[in-house]
Amino acid sequence: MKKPFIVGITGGSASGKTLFLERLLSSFDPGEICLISQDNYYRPRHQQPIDSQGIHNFDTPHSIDFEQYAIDIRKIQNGETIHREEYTFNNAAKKPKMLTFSSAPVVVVEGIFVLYYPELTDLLDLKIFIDAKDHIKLKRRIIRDKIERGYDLDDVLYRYEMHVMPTYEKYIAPFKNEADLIVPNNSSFDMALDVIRTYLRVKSSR
Ligand code: UZR
Ligand code: MG
Repeated sequence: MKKPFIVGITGGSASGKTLFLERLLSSFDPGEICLISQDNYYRPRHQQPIDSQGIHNFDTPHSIDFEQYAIDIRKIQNGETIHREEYTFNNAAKKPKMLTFSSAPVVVVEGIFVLYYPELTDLLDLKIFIDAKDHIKLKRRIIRDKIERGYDLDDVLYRYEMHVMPTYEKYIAPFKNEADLIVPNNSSFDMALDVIRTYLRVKSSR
């Protein structure tokens, strides 16, 4: 088997990474592409830094067990299968599933810090940055956090201003210029998705 081709996708919170990947993955068979999201590597809540107001800050690079993330990506790169418990965000009622990731010719690594850690960046063959205007990300985040992650509006606005934006400016935006491709996603990413899909189709044929 050829060595998997590893694609890293980053961008600010609610820039559209997950939606982009859902669309991308839907046009491949599961054996052709594998997605390992940084979301499943959040450290346990009690290990998350606490800010001056006593609120957990999930938006520092320390929030992520990047050592294990890099180990698992390397295993996948070597053709191994890995198991990892799903991360359920604020949803204590949800029983986490055990996720299985099997190696594939194309491996996608997604999350806000994948270009930040050299341990991760060094593994990437293609780096993509999904970019959206701040007010558009905030709008998406309010809707998403209420529906999917169970936060109320005050909580979303506080975190956005105090954690999400400072992190974006410090740990995410500076790496935009290190990406191979920047995909603007203020209204639609369809054309860029089509181009990337066509390229990865070639990479996914063994
Ligand atoms: P994306 N996050 C949560 O909301 N809850 C958690 O338990 C862990 C993480 C958020 C995190 C970050 N910050 O902004 C976002 N907060 O998930 C990253 N607050 O995910 O790239 O899909 O938006
Ligand atoms: Mg996401």
